[in-house]
Amino acid sequence: MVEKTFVMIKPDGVTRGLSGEIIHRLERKGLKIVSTKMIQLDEKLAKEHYKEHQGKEFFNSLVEFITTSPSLAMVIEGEDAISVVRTLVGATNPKEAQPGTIRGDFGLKTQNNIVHASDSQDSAKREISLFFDRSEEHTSELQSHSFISYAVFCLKKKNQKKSTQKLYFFSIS
Ligand code: FUP
Repeated sequence: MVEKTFVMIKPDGVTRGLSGEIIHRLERKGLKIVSTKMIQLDEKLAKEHYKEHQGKEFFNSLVEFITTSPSLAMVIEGEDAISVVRTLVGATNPKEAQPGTIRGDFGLKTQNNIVHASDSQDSAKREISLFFDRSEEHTSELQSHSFISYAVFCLKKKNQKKSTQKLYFFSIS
């Protein structure tokens, strides 16, 4: 089933310059970014986002950490996106995360575990609506349609060289 999930590259991932690497991994898997923005969480949003952890001993330092500098928030869409992204991200504690996962390859500390990903359909829905307005939500279907429309438009252009036509056909496949 095609799902949307909320993914956020946390302040440590952004400041360490890992955003491109993480996006590359998600896209290479076949998932699509359908919304994205750089956002520095304020205390209110951080507390709301992590409200299931309110009262735990790490809650205050987690809120402090997540609000220190901007994060990169995204909505990711694809087949079983919620569980697929969780697998790519790896275990909460990066020391225990499998090599090949984002946390397994790039992290050492639980609090600074680089990336957040929704763990269920309910949390994906809640988190997406917390960070994005309806007007900021897109769908990957539109992305491929517009790409194909653009390619068809290019093919129809008059006086097009044969070599260029070949290139566009290659891009579509
Ligand atoms: P995850 O779903 O893997 O992001 O993990 P959790 O929802 O259990 O935890 C949310 C965040 O709280 C983690 F990303 C890091 C932080 N955390 C701690 O700092 N200490 C802990 O013992 C557990 C979680």
